[in-house]
Amino acid sequence: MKTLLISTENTLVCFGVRMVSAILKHAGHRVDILFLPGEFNQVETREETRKIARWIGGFEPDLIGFSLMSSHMVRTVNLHRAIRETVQCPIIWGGIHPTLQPEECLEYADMVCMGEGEYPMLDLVGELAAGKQPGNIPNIWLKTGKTIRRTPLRERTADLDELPWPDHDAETHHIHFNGGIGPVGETAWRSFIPGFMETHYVMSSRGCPHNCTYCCNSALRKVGSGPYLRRRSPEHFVGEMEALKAKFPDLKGFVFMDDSFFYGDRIWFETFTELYRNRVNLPFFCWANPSAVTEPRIRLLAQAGLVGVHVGLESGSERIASEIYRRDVPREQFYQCMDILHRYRNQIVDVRVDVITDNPYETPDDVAATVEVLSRLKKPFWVGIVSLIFYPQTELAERAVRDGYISGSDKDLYNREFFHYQPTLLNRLMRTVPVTPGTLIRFFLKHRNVAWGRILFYLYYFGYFIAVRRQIKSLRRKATHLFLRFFGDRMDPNQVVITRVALIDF
Ligand code: B12
Ligand code: SF4
Repeated sequence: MKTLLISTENTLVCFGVRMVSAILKHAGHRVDILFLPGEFNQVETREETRKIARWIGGFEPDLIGFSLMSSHMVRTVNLHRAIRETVQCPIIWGGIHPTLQPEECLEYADMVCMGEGEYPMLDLVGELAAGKQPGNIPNIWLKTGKTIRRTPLRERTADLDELPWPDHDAETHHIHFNGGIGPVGETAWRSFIPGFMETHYVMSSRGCPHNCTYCCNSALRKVGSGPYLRRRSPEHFVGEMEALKAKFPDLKGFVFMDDSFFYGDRIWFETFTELYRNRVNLPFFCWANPSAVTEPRIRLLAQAGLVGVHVGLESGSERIASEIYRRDVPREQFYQCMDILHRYRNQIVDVRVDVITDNPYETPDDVAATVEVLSRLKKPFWVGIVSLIFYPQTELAERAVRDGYISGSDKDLYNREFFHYQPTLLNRLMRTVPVTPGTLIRFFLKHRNVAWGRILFYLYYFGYFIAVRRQIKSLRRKATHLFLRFFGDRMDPNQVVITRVALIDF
């Protein structure tokens, strides 16, 4: 029995398929993964689609499993249709989008997996391998003709330590890369690392202690029962990184993709940092909700190698933050978090503040409030600006349907790019904050509604920020890359990270 898992995600991080693959292999099943990285709005050409479908046909799988997020829907549908013409085996879809929109996905797939897929897939593969017709597997919804069989949802895996580490076994991994399908070699791996250097992505937890309305956590916590927020033991988590470090000797660091890495008790952090320092000792990055950032925790993590933190401000308008996003982080607490990070700026060199824009609930004054808050932060820091997308089933999406901002079946969702925000004056002003003195930002803010104020800003934006500064940055980047190519290996890994991070430009 051969199972082929397919990921349409744009990176090779793909925790979902790697976890499903790991548990199946652990139980002795044969599993391969095909990575089809691509921008979600660049559907494969007809020739590419045929080539991929032919390869899959030649592989002769007994079960195919697609993993997808909402933005991969269009590409997945295209590939699914082509594969259907060459392969007769059952096709299951899993991942965040099928979990949130199962009925829609069942218009194409034979089955969808709701929520966490390790045990449902183990049952499914077991039944198929035994020659049975799967019917009543919890979490696996089936389509027969026009009827959908909705099976009950099982409890989430309470103890994450019982799961194996994600599968990184390159021998059974394939990738569509440079016009062909082949093994995931060194060059392919490097080409798809999100970010800027050889990092591996890992997660110590599942779920989030917060419940922001625009985030899929607000929908996911309703799928299945049992505790939502769970964390692996420090031993299990560090063990995975130690094994990855041994397997990929060029590794320069780790990115902890936990929704909010900072939550949890002191003992977990003390044990983790000690083990990490002794057994891994590489720089790492993580995400944090500002309400969880405290000086003792930052000190501990900085000693263990923390070099980058992304914190969410999302909106500087208290009305939007609390009434629309349910992010009840008092502004003072946000400033405090940024102050703490600033005190560690020599070690934590990549501080990024994430902000959501293009929100129809926001007035220009709300956006101006965000710019104002950013203008008062001590530099250096970066701003990550994302355009609000109403992901299906989130509380905010449901509210936006009720309020008439979007229709119930918002197909536009599949073609919208998270990072492409609207080119308004306020968004552009926000972008310049990290390299512009706060007083100048507030000057532009104050005069943004008069013609001369706008002219002055655009002169600054296109003249200095885009033209002059970009040229200087590009020259600096080339010189630094050249330097690192020749001397990087002789440098302290921490210093390499710091040098590379300095090249990031949002
Ligand atoms: C880590 C992460 C990433 C990582 C890695 C993604 C990955 N797939 O591994 C990176 C940084 C690459 C990433 C990128 C993006 N992400 Co992201 N990401 C996450 C995060 C924080 C955790 C996901 C995760 O790995 N969880 C752990 C694993 C084990 O769970 P899982 O992936 O859900 O997989 C389980 C099940 O879904 C199921 N399953 C998964 N696949 C399959 C397949 C089969 C066959 C079966 C049976 C089961 C199955 O079993 C798995 C094991 O239990 C979530 C937040 C969240 N709370 O989920 C956001 C999240 C998934 N991301 C999101 C978004 C929007 C993005 C981006 C589109 C944003 C952007 N433009 O940059 C990009 C996509 C890039 C691209 N173009 O492909 C949204 C998705 C919303 C949606 N409805 O699609 C989320 C939910 C955050 C949010 N806004 O709420 N992301
Ligand atoms: S803190 Fe982040 S991950 Fe957690 S619910 Fe809010 S947006 Fe989602």
